[in-house]
Amino acid sequence: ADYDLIVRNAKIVNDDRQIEGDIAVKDGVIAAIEPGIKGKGRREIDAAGKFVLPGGIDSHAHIEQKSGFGIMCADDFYSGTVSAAFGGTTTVIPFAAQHRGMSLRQVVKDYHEAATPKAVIDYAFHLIVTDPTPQALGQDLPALIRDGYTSFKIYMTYDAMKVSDYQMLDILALARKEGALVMVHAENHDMIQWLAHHLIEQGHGAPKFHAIAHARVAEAEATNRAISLARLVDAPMLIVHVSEIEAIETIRQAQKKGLKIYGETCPQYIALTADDMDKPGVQGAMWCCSPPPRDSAAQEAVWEGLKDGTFQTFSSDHAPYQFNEGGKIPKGDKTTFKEMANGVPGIEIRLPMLFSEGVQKGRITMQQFVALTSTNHARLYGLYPRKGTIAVGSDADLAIWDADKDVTIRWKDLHDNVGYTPYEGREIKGWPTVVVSRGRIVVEDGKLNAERGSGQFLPCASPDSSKPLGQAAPELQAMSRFGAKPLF
Ligand code: DUC
Ligand code: ZN
Ligand code: ZN
Ligand code: ZN
Repeated sequence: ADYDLIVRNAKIVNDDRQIEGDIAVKDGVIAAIEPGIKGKGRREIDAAGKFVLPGGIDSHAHIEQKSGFGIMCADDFYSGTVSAAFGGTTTVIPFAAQHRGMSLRQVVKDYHEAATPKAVIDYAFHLIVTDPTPQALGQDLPALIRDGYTSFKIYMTYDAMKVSDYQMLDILALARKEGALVMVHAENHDMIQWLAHHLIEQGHGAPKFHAIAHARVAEAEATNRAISLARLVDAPMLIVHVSEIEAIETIRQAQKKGLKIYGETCPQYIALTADDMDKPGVQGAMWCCSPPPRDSAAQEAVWEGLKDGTFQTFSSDHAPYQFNEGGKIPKGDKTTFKEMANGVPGIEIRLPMLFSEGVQKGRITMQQFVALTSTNHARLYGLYPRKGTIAVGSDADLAIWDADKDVTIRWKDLHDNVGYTPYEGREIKGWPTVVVSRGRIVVEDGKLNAERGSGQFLPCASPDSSKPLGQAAPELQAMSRFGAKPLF
């Protein structure tokens, strides 16, 4: 055969256009794209009537990670990546999470040891930085950035994770200098703590109070503060899991000023509301994540942000916990909202949910869908053009998409290890039928065909998204005028 694989008669969708033709694959890479490719493939697939998309890239997922409270995720690198693949995702960027006192070098080593034997699709890592010691800032982070870990997440809340504004400036200045993109969990810690304290004191520990404690203004304030910190030192920044109206507007205004501020949102903010947590006993914990889902007005604002480009990425924020003691509800029935594990699963439904609610309902175009689920992730995190596009020379990562397939979401049909889905019973339209990772058919007709450990680690380049504008706050620019040594 001339090629390993040929996908024929495809409606090939990239973030900028759609064309018809065949895709030929050799040695894991796309070798040709044209109508009626002459040669023969060892395997041929007729994609007539289907879309062929770049495989999804999920740049926000928690896999085999311990939460701030020490609760282990339900998915390891096998179940997590298998579940991703069944939903059309061929690259994940989970977190290598530092807990305080740990060396970042050791953290990265540990996550590689976990992922290498298990992942079935390709992966990179973001770092979670909770302990920006002189060793971390001076040695470990610069070296890790050069080794391909070019993005890190920091938290403005959670006692065990949060960094101070001062530490954020240290991290932002370092990222600016070394070429990494900083991702921020933006919620005002003290507002949440204060509200939670008073709610718990009154005996209101039920899950629905989680959405009260995590008030909208806590997200709005922290988003504005994070962007202000980024402005001071002229460092780009991405705000993750954005849920509410004012934060979206703040990000939009920053972008209008020409600042390199990026935004991410997730399935839970288009498909859930705070009312989902209003269930008897602790049942509502199944829908608990941070920031919490809000209301239908916030959902509309999230759609506006997806439509007008305020959001670059639509990620799952897959944070899988089983609904049992030691998992989602550490103390069983007695668990208060403060103790529940934070996060919902969504790695498998991410593309289908956005396709069904977005493309099928005319809210976003096919091109926007591809940008939001794949291309922009590759660009933002230094994986483009190897990933995120169907182009000659790119990895053959493809999702063959049946737009007419009716699916009722049932946890028993998903492939994660969580035991429930917050979207049980939802009817959606569109699902991938064949998923290809570096030319290997990893999913076909509901069956997995991938070896444990066949996914590869992807070192990320220092992305353009992380390059500073070259205009720090005027006071920093003026320092040298007064004889002070410039900070950068
Ligand atoms: N932040 C996340 O990114 N995921 C789950 C919970 C959280 O606070
Ligand atoms: Zn977060
Ligand atoms: Zn009190
Ligand atoms: Zn997350």
